[in-house]
Amino acid sequence: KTLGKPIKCKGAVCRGAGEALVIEEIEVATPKAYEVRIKVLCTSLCHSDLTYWKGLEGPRGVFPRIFGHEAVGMVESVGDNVVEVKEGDIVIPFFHPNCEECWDCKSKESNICSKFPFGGLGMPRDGTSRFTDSKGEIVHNFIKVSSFIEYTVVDICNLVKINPDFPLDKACLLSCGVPTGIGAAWKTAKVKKGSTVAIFGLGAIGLAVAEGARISGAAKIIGIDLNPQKFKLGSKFGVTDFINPKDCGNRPVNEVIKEMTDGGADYCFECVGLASLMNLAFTSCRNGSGKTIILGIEMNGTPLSLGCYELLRGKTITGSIFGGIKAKTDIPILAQSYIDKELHLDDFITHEVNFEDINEAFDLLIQGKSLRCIIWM
Ligand code: CXF
Ligand code: ZN
Repeated sequence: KTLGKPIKCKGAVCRGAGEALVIEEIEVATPKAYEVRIKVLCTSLCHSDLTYWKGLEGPRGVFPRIFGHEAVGMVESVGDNVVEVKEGDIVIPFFHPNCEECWDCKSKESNICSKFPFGGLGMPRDGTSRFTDSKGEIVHNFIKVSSFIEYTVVDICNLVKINPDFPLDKACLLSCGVPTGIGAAWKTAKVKKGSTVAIFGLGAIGLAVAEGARISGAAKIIGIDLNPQKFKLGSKFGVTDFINPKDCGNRPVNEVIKEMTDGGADYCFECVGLASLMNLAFTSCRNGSGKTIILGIEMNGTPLSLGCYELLRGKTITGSIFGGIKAKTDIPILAQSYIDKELHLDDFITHEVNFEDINEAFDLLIQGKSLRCIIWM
């Protein structure tokens, strides 16, 4: 009955930087060619929602807007030229496109789709939004997903179909943060069996790196965090050793790590977003072969400057977006790994709320109380 017509439904609209979301009636247009309209089943809050909610782009940010980019949904209808999914399919949307046709999508090495470069407002093909408010004004899209609404429209290059029996809350977790961390260990670093790993920052991303390193067979996984409670939490995700910089007295943390790893960690991951910590990670990895992977987005825009001798010592420093994950092929692999009881996802879910209470999910993440809060529609 909704097929071919706009849908009026409830959406959580953000009208200004840092303002509480307001549930409003939003009209969701029909999907255009290569687009899919999905009924969002559940969604969760990722730290990037917070970053943009604070008004990151330009002096005033981009508002009004519908945030949310971790979700799972059911296909309601499809636009022209969509053959990959049909009405009723269960799908995971993701912010990072995977067209599977461009040079990069076809290459084994890169996950940076060159047909739809990341960035820009609106839908990937025409840059417009599919949302209007009750006054007929445009409500902006957020990073190709916008899941804090009952129905959304997503490009086929930002969707993957999953097994309908897969638990929905766990499916939602496979949409952004968790694959980013796991992928950083699995795809970007290619963590080897028996190796040593140091993870700076044990939020959801850092813990997902630990989980990826654990599955890859790392022998020692050192978590570094200022919050002492993170050690117990980290141990659930494979963290074997913990350093609280506050407890190191005047000993530099990189010295402590070098001692614990007999010369430096094989892999260091920065999961906070501070240039100083990126440097600390780089100086904590092993001479000759150490790799440092930057996942954090520098929160003050500070550029990274490196000691050239560290590079001369044969270390590598790199970063990745979405953990180097190629969503269309890798998300189903992660889903299967969960089914096979290799990948642990359950402990990432610390809270659940109903859609009406979405602002509580914001409070929990801001206060550092949650890893992932599932928001049920
Ligand atoms: C981020 C990565 C950097 C740009 C915004 C989205 N990823 C997901 O949370
Ligand atoms: Zn995210």
